[in-house]
Amino acid sequence: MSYFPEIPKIAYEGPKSKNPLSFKHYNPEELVEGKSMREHLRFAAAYWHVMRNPLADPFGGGTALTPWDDGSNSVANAQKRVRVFFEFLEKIDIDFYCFHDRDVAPECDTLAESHAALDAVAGTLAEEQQRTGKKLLWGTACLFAHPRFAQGGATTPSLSVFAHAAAQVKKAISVTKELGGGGYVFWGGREGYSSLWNTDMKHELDQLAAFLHMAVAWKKEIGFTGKFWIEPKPREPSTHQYDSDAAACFNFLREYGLFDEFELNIETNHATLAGHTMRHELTVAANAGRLGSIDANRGDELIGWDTDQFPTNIYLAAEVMLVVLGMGGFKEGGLNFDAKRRRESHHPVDLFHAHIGGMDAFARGLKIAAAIRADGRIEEFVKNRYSSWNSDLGRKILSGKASFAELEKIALSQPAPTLASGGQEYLENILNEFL
Ligand code: XUL
Ligand code: CO
Repeated sequence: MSYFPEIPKIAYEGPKSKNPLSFKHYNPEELVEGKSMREHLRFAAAYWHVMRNPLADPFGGGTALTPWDDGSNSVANAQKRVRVFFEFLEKIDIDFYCFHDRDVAPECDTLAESHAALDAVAGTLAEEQQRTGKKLLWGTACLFAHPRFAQGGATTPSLSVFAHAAAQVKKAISVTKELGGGGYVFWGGREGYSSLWNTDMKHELDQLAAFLHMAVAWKKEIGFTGKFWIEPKPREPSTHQYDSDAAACFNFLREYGLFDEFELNIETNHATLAGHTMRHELTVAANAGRLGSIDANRGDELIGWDTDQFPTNIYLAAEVMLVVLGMGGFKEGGLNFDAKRRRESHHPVDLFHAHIGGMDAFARGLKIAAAIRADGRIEEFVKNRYSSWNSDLGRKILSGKASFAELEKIALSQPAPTLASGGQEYLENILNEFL
């Protein structure tokens, strides 16, 4: 039984191909810097967008055609979707996937029934992983869709909602472990507030920290060896989200003694909503040795919300891959397409066009980043820019052994300083040589 009977397995045909159902640049076994593209990029598909996004917007209902779905909330329907999804993964040649508990399995009347439904669907996920060799990149719990979470999950004022959230996360971590997930993501969709008139911010942050400490304890208790990743986002759905950007996350983690237990999952459209570039957020995370994984998508310059578009911008993909190569590649993480088709692209074939575009863009980004590194001019320029620090005085300052008084003596005795050019345009021109 095939759910995408008209779609062949997508294969690499090279840049001259006019076949829309082929890769023009993603050639999985091609070596870049001595490693295959497949190993570098570690693509993942997002279950919630591929299988569960009806393509609705605030002005109209869903348009997505899902002929395999009977529209029911049954476990059988959820298990059928899993089979459809794995056929999709096989045909698109994506090795990993990510899910929320409530996208793969139905939310039932009681928590106990929801747990049982998740176990039943996890069984089908395990079977399909076994059959296809596909792997779980990360799992997570949905603490934002159900009305009980309207005022937060870990940061809710209600202790009983907090307990429910804890139970849900406990279960989702266990299922992620059973399915061999590389990581577990905490995205705080409603961990924030809309007004300080009704919010005790300090209390909510204390709650969040207590919640995450218990998650760490559970991880250790069950021996889950994957990573914990926090996914920063400044707003939407909350007006102010606590995990607003990479720096805010690190500050919180350090303040509450959680820094060693968490890395970050950085998402492009969240970075831009925070008023940063993706490269900024990736660099902050990588500098802390804590860039775990990436949610690859993009926003729209004309729209101020999280449009979650497929990443087709080659310039951006090259910047992302420069950071990834610079940190020595992904370990447990990868590039998860947390991206949805436009509402107008409602046919199943559009799922393939969308992922092919993202994969080809990142294949080019990878090759461009590798070429820039091999060329070395940009790196050399930046290194030279700081060369005055390669001196006894520079080393003394950076090791904390210099004083203002000493520097004042030097500044008074030396001629007026001169500066070399920052060379931004020169460097941008070099980048364009490789695009
Ligand atoms: C929402 C978002 C989530 C997380 C997982 O903006 O990115 O889908 O990736 O909860
Ligand atoms: Co995301």
